[in-house]
Amino acid sequence: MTTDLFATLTTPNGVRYSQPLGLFINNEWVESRENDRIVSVSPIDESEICTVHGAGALDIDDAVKAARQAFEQSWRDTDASIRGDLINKLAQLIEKHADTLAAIETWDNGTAYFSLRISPLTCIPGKTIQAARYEDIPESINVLKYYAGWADKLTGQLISNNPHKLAYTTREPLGVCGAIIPWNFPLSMVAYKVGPALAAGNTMVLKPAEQTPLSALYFAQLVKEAGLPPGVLNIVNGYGRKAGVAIAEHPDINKISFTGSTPTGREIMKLASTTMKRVTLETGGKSPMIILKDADIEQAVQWAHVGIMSNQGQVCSATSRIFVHKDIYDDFIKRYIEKVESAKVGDPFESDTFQGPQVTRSQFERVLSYIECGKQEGATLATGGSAYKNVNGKQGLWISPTVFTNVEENMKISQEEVFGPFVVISKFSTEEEAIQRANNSSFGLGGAVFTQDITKAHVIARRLETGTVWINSSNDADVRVPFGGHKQSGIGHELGELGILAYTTSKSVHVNLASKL
Ligand code: TXE
Repeated sequence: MTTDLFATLTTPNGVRYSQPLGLFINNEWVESRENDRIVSVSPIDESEICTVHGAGALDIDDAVKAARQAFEQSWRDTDASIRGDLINKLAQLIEKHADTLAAIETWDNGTAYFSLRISPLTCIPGKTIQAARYEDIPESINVLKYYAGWADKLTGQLISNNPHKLAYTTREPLGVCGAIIPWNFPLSMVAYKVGPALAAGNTMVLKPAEQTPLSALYFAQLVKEAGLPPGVLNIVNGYGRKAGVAIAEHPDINKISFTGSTPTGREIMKLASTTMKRVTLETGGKSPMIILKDADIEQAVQWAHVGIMSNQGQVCSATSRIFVHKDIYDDFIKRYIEKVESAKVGDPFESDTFQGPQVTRSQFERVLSYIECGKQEGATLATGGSAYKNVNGKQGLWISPTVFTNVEENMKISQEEVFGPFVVISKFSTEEEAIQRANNSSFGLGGAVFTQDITKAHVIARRLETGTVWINSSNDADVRVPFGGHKQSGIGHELGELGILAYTTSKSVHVNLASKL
């Protein structure tokens, strides 16, 4: 059944479900006032899945009005524990609908289906290397539960308490928050924004990426089922240049939280500056991994693989530049290539698939163009280097995992974010050289170091100009630990306590207890 607001769909692995297509405003599904439509295409075979509504400025304005009303009339003053309970309910509903959400995500985005379903329990200490990054649906649940717990734990400070004066601070929500998210982790990006914003008492207008709107729209119907009051969370799909811009410049939005490319982050900052909105930006990266000569090579090989090749290389903090000490370089390269070539590239619904297709044709072409660039720049193509043509006899948006070696610092492939299964490897002689080269980047998101020497590990961690450092691992995410970028990789943090403080402001109260001046 298809109406203009819902379609009954069956995913390639046989899950039949009702897909919302409209704009979710004030807990209702509505049509785009500007009659915009966006076709959602599966990267598996480039077939059309369905057509969803796209918001324009008028729709964004409706969503902001609903969010403002909800903020002022209910959510801001709802008991914090009740806010936490409602967010927990939302997390439970994701758990209940996990199979459907994972199937939608794989169909719309191309991420391996089975990797989306790994239990969060396997991701606590001792987690498998495969689970490090493959935990989208459980991660979304974790993030919501974590921030549900924070809702009633935000406190201020008592600063002065004497016979004449009392002074204290409180933590207050900012108001209506706008969120603009990318397509690489469609559902967990929703959770990253929604969890802390709502827990702190804000309301939100969230725009999914136009390339992957389906899981966020499915999630929206759970918002109503969980019992969140109308207007607290509005999810409106739309194009960046239209709906995204309308959010970034809307005068009644108090904060923007954005995850996406560095150029778009800059543009959003400019738009937000007119009304001095708070901004949290999580943008691009070209994260280095340094492998010292005393490293456990097998461990380094495993993490170096997961660190760049997982999620088709579409991870902002992917360790996409690897520096290996010259004494172990040849051994590392040999083992690494074997590892890369043994991972299955294929249909993301098959249980043994490690790497699915790139998310869109334009991303696929972007990665291929960097492959050509690497060849022209004179780096050595050690493996991969083309589209991957053998997935069930189809040539889709798959790319052979690509490794360039003997890469020079000044090459474009060393400096620019490729966002694909594409890694550059070079050798170094001294630790000082490795640190300098690792820091030779306009980005500063993540960095990894492999060594058995605990002192060296911490010294290098301290010197890397990045928001996160992994010692003997890569892309290990933990909801309790803040995540954010240095340099042009972003402003502010998500996750952890900093992640929720970013959705609050401090108010200072001075109380005169003296009877006279
Ligand atoms: O990103 P955009 P794109 C990087 C990665 C990728 C490149 C391009 O290198 O190859 O960016 O991807 C919305 N005002 N990352 O073009 O444009 C857009 O609708 C307001 C890294 O898809 O940043 C979408 O919702 N919003 C990254 C979101 O911004 C605008 C994840 C991201 O789109 C807008 C994704 C505008 N003017 C890409 N223009 C990461 N950090 O993880 C676009 N948008």
